[in-house]
Amino acid sequence: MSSILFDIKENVAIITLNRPEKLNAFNGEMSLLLQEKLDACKSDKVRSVYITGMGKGFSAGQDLAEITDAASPGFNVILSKYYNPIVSRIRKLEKPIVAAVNGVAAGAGANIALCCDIVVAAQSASFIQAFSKIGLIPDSGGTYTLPRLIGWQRASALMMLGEKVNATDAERYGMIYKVFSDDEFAKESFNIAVTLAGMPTKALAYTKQMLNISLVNHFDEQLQEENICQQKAARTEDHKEGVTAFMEKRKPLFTGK
Ligand code: T3D
Repeated sequence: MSSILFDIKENVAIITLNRPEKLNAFNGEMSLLLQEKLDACKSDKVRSVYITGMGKGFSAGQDLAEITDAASPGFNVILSKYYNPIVSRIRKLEKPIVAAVNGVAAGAGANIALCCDIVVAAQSASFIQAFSKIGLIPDSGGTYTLPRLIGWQRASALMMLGEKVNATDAERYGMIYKVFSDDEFAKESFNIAVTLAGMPTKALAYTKQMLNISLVNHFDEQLQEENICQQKAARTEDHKEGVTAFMEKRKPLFTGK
């Protein structure tokens, strides 16, 4: 059985981390496969992406057995060839990505989830910056993403103490968008991905691009970028359809073009 499952339903690419006996901890093969599947999401058939975990966890981060193995490729390779290309692909993919955190998300598993566009969690899920417990620093973009999501002080405390944050607190901190009851989680989280897949895909891609650059731009630069990007959005078929449907008092039918 592959460590990453991939399927497309209702224009949603469903990516399932699939090493449940290891809480979906990442080994090298799984990291490369995830990159491959994120690349497959560039297809026009895909208009949103849904990432979740098989079994009781989302992902426990790096497979610790792999780094203690004599054949381990070493930290430089693990970051530059495995994790950094994953989070970079997530941020650059011109489609919205939902992380549906079904259970514990630790270490790189947490930070991969947190860099997705919309992060939702089951009530029983939790988030742990587990790195300090094993003498490492938060990676996979965590030192960039987490303080921007929840503020410097909380990020600093969570990264240093390595404490577990339950889903309710994660929502309260602004780390994630929403928590669903365990019973409703699969249906409600997938509904978000289906909703996104029916929306104006290009406008969502431009929105994502604007959010990415807002993290480094000054206000005036951002206003200029919005101007340029809005002109691109205004040339899409979905923009015309949205306005026409509004005027005709009907539901718009967006095609992603
Ligand atoms: O080069 C580099 O490596 C740098 C990159 C680093 C990226 C990172 O992600 S570093 C952080 C690595 N992750 C961790 O340190 C987390 C380790 N895991 C845990 O602390 C706990 O498992 C959890 C808090 C996540 C969950 O606890 P719990 O009690 O719900 O489950 P468990 O019993 O600990 O784990 C269940 C099984 O999964 C267990 O296997 P067993 O005993 O039933 O055969 C456990 O060994 C396995 N497992 C959990 N996490 C990992 C793992 N196996 C390998 N690697 C793991 N990370």
